[in-house]
Amino acid sequence: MGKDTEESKKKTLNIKDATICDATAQMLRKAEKDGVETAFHRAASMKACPIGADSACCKHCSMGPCRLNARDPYGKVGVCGATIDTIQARNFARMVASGAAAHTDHGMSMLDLFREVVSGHIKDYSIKDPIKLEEVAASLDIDTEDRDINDIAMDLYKELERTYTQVEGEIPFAKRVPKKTLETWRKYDVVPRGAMREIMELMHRTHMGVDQHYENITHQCSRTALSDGWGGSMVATEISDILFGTPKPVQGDVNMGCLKENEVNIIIHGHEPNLFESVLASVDDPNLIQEAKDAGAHGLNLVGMCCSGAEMISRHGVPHAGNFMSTETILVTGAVDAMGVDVQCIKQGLAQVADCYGTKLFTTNPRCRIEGADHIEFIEHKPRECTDAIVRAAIDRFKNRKMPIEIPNIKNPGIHGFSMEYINYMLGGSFRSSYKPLNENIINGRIRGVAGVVGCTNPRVKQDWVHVELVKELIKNDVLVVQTGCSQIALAKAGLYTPEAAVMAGPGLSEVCETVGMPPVLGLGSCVDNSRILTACAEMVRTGGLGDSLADLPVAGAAPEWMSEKAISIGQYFVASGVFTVFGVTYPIIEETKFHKLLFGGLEEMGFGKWGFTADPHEMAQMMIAHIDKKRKALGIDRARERVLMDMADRQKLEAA
Ligand code: SF4
Ligand code: MSK
Repeated sequence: MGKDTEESKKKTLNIKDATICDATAQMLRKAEKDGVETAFHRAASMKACPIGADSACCKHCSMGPCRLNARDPYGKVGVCGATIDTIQARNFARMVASGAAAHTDHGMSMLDLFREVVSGHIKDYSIKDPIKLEEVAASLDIDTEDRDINDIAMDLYKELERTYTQVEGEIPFAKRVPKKTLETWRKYDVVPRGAMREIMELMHRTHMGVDQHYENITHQCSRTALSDGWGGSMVATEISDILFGTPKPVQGDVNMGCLKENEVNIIIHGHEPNLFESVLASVDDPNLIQEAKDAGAHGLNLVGMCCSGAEMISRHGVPHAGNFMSTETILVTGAVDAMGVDVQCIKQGLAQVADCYGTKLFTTNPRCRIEGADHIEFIEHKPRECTDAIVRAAIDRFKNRKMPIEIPNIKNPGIHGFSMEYINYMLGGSFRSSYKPLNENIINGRIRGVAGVVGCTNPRVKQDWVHVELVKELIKNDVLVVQTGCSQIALAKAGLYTPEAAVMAGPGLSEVCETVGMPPVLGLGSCVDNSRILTACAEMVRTGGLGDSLADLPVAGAAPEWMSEKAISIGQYFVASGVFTVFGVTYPIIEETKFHKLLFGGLEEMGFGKWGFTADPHEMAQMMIAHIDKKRKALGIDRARERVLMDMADRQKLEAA
């Protein structure tokens, strides 16, 4: 087939249907003018494989690959005899294993760094939050009374190392799990031992000819995913807080307007905060600032993207330029002088777009190299060697800018940085810092429930639209929304991160927001920081009045535009923890199969949570609200809410009179 014919078969991208992010749309139009291709264009011209989307194929051995029929899933089996349920469960399990491996490897890197800091081998970082260190240590029954901070830190390191390496027993943070939830886990033998062991066993079990019962595979999926949520991810969050500071509300700008034409623009994109923290030190270095000025720039402008960006805006208010689907399009501005990346969600396509606009793209982590990108290894014992080099390369590119620059003039201010600790303080006040006010507001019905809306953006759906519609619908119905990752950035771009956005919430939630001065949507950080949601849920149970297990809480979760295997691991650890979790875009399992029934209902009957799916944000909101109401009813607090709403309506009537 001639090239022309192939080209003509490509579907063109309809930018209006691709995104609600005006800055991204503007850059997509420019990219097309410049003849540059992005993931949006590739998604438009390449349909997703329907067999893979249904998870109806297996390539676990060379007797296959075997392809079953999604329309008649029990009509045939693989060459080895594997049924559709085995094939789907194994495919799903490998997504969980990969996602959990990503988070736990990230967490382990943070723990390695912590050990080297505590033992004095690394001097560029230090313990920034000793109070959090003591709190985490105490939560694991480590003695903190009258002890040297370094001794506590070393004991904490040794304890947390078990999260990864332990071969028998329960992971350390199992101590944070409410008793009744832990009993369910023990009953089904899904309490994680160490993450390495769980991931290894899951990979073994999904090898050809090993575990061929979808229920048994699902148990190991849960155990592995829990070793991520209550293990690797939780360690990543807690250690990052100890080393870099626990987030407190901070003002931060989001969107491409954070780039500055007259400054050297440096973007850091990825997931591990240590790289970003060191670049932050580099851009504050007076010598490097002078070098930038000598090159004709007004200064150095550091901007984040994706999850490490979400973590940095939450911790330091560093501006954030956009989420996952905007990482290529931002290069189209021509204004990015250097982009440094570490791990996860780094599109290979960045290399080509960077090349088109003369942006210097650097990989920094030995786990992630990209053909066409320069590699400067980030070594924690001498981090500035890498980050200063990135800054200098950016200055050099600034001096030699050849491209016309076009920066979308859009910037959305907001408040970020709501850690579990700060929510405690914010609602309880400094003298009675506790979750009691939150629980009371849920019990009296001002807050109907809490929803975690998290996860990626995906070019198979209109960027940000599903996130924004879903969250608006939830807050309108008095559901408090907590967020992480790319979803947090989507809502910040939509203007929901200001206290003024409380007017978009229902009467009960807006009353709480106005009293406390908080936005109706709270950003908690990056994808590993979903562990903050688990900790907050455990605290709600511990505080009392909302049941004995996580499954009793009027809470729900969603990843409306998910794309990564990490999202599947996150979904599975929320479900295994007892939370109803709804995914959008697509779900990689054929409906009405036994495996599907187990994930979407059977697990709940056993005391866990369950999965849900719909691509429609309004339906998703209704599913989550219905679940929250079901839990309220079971707790006997549904009547309180009716009264509160009546009171509010009455008051409004009085005010109008
Ligand atoms: Fe086919 Fe079974 Fe091999 Fe999978 S493991 S490819 S179903 S023969
Ligand atoms: S970066 S995993 S696209 S949230 Fe964590 Fe965003 Fe999803 Fe990557």
